[in-house]
Amino acid sequence: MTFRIDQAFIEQANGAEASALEEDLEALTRNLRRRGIALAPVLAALKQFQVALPSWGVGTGGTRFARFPMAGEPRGIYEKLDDCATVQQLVRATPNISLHFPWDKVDDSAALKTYAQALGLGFDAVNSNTFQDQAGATQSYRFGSLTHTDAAVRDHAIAHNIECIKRGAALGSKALTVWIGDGSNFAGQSNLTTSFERYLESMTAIYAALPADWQIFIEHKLYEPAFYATVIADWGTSYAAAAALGPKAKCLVDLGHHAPTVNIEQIVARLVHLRKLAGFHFNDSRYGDDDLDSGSVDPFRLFLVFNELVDATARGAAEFAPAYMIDQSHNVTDPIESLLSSAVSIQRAYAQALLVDRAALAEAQARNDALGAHNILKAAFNTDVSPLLAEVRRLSGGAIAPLKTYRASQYRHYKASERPAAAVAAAGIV
Ligand code: PSV
Ligand code: MN
Repeated sequence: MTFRIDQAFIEQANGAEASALEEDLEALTRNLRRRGIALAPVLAALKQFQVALPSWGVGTGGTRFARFPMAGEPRGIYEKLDDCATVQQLVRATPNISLHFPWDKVDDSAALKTYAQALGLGFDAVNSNTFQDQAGATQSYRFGSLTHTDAAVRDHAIAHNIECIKRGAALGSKALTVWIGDGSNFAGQSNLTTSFERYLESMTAIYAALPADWQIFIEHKLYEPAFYATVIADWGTSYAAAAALGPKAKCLVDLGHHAPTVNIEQIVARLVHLRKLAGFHFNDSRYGDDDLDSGSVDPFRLFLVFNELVDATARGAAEFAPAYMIDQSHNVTDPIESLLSSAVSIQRAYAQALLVDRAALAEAQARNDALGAHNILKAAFNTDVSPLLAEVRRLSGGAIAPLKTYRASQYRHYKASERPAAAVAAAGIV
């Protein structure tokens, strides 16, 4: 028997939190009313909000130094879905899963889809992996994949991406995210121009295999594993590739994939303007691609990203339907706890952005009232929207206090006995 948190357990836990929530919600409602903000549209928008979970995020991640597995970790995609379903059960904003092939490869896609559906889960964008060699592979990605100098390696990587599309289509996904680690570690190692040209050629072959209703998301990353030059290093390169490929190609923004001081919200604004924003891989970082929990380092930056997204929605920006996904590596926490709190942090940034008085902001901007405009943003950011988020969860059957309820359920304790630990502690990101 697989342990699952009983819905009655959540209701019972909610019972103990209900009166405090009612009080806090009343106070927040009064506060918002004074500021001329109606609660109902904010609640309605929040109820619609969804962010996809990464299948690789429910396992303990790792660094290039080590991986420290925890008891009760999922041992395959079915158990990963069980854990994702638990996150969804508690937060009710994460019904879709982003798979990563070949890590999540199964023989029977129909059975996996049925299993997911029974858990109330669906599938978001699928991810290809040409940054690792798989056991028994006939070609090596040591010196690149889609941009490799050898056409045989490029073909191998193209074939893998096309296989990902097929696997994704069988599961009901509608997009392929392509991140490649290709690049060079030494000046002179690669030709900076021809490597990009080879990328475009390879991506054109993958693009041609997209079903009519599919999109391809190009994910850029400044560095790592290539430390001198990465082929798809920045949003400009990503945009150039998306523009060259065609309307189904868009640019995916992973929050950790930029130079430390880059203004990410401005990149978001540019991609919205160019009609090429695919969506996000949410995480947080202090130094580089840290893959830390969303909102744990710089929640203001996350809010500013959402401010651009809400602004784009309010303006009715064309071809604007970003996909929201989490991409984190949980090294020192229970991954489920990290995903619960990350999903809530992302919702929080969205809720705060919904509270921005956009008419007043436009007016302050027109008057060149720099501090006045800034304070309008800050007023929204400084609002504690926790009761709103809790209420949305409660209304959809989730937990008022997800983390507390999760811990009280002893889910991980049960999984530790259901899922005997794997024998080897491997290094590296999973
Ligand atoms: C690369 O750092 C990345 O952000 C890409 O999205 C990968 O697919 C993911 O991490 C998982 O390793
Ligand atoms: Mn990513």
